[in-house]
Amino acid sequence: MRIGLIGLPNSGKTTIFNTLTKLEAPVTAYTNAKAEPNLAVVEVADDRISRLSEMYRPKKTIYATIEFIDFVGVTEGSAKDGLFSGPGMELIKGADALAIVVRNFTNEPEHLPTPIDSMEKIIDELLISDLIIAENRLERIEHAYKRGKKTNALQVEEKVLRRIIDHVCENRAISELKLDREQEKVVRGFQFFTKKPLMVILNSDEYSFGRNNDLLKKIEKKHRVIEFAGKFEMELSGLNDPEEEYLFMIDMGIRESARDLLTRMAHGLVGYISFFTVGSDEVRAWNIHEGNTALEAAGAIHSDLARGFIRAECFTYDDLVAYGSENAVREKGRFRLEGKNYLVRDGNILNIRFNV
Ligand SMILES: Nc1nc2c(ncn2[C@@H]2O[C@H](COP(=O)(O)OP(=O)(O)OP(=O)(O)O)[C@@H](O)[C@H]2O)c(=O)[nH]1
Ligand SMILES: [Mg+2]
Repeated sequence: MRIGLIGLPNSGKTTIFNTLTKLEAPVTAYTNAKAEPNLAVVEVADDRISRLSEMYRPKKTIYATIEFIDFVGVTEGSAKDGLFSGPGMELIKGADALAIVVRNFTNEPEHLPTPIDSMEKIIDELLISDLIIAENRLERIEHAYKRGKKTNALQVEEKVLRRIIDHVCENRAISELKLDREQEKVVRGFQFFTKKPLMVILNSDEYSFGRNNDLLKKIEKKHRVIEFAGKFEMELSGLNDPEEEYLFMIDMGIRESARDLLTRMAHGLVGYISFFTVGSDEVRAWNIHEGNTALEAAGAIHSDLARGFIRAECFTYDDLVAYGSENAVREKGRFRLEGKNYLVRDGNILNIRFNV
């Protein structure tokens, strides 16, 4: 899973990126459009994997991962100016979800933060960028028609693009549009920004952190939101002493690390669930989409497993913990064999039987 951080210049994107990844990307007061994007892959903290690892004592323990991208700030006019088409933005376009970083701190008293306004500015830019993409494509389709290429596929595309354009012109995200399967397929290729699940990170200073309930409620009416004390949490994650970090967190009223909180929210938002594979060689977490079948889960591990799929042996993490061992799970009749259409649930432990 990949999450793109996006926000106005100096909203604290890189600060948040550093907090999430424990890296030390330079935090700057200037935006440079030629800058390289910051990219990092981090492990998803999952207590269940730690527990499974204690039980199976495998040679390798592999957590699911999540990738974060941090790029330059977006401002009013960025979409029109073509800032949305560089290689850094391409990475963000390929993200599974977007996190809009909104400044709720000030380093100069005369520049009070305007979080709602900033958030709306960013969303407007995303809408404009999508609109430009849709209009450009529509123009090309019309050219093709003129050259006598009025294929069925193009007509399907034209229809959906017109709907998208009308919808976006009403300031509404493409994700709100109800599309059928064929249209979904057409739309997926464009990687529209407002088609992606979106969450808001309110980046508050340490003085107001925890006391922004009214503001959070306002944002929550439209978007999923979490509050971080970006700079404070970045400094904490730089301590490299989990115990000290924990004490500071408690002191500040932070109940969960920024990374855990964001990961959990992103999983929910994107509709990801985790299943596990266990054994003496490896204990591992895998991410798939909610509603994926056993066959798709097999394919997530390796295409051979999907190709030669026979059955999935399946039990749950909760049963394993409740009964204490795989054998006990069997004795209780909670060990199942499932076919390829079985809908995998979060916390399933699977062993795919296959034959190629
Ligand atoms: N007081 C305070 N300052 C912060 C916070 N987060 C970031 N800053 C400061 O704001 C400035 C910009 O932070 P960055 O993280 O570089 O912001 P950015 O959004 O990545 O900026 P660009 O990449 O230039 O668009 C730096 O001086 C940070 O120290 C915060 O939570 N509180
Ligand atoms: Mg930055």
